[in-house]
Amino acid sequence: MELATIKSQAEEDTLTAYLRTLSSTVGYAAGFWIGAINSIDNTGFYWLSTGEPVVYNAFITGQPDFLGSEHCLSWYIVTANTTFGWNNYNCDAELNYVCQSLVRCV
Ligand SMILES: [Ca+2]
Repeated sequence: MELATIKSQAEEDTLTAYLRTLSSTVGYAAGFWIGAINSIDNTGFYWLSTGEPVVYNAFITGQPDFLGSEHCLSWYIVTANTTFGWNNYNCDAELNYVCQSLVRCV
């Protein structure tokens, strides 16, 4: 199990629809970790699962802002019906998380 990778608007829309159904105790005003970190020189984000650069993104206005040690990617939520989007955030913060389900064919 690993943190989620979101590579398209369709994936973003599906996950957003699900997260909007959760109660406010699950993560509003805090957010969820998703699986990317930024480079040391703050020039780009990379998916942890593959090392690929993050191409599609859904950063909210003003993000990423690279304040202090905000090197990890979170899905920021204000309320169920308002702002949803990505934010770079302090990797030490305790947030909920979204995992990627891995389907393997044999
Ligand atoms: Ca930020």
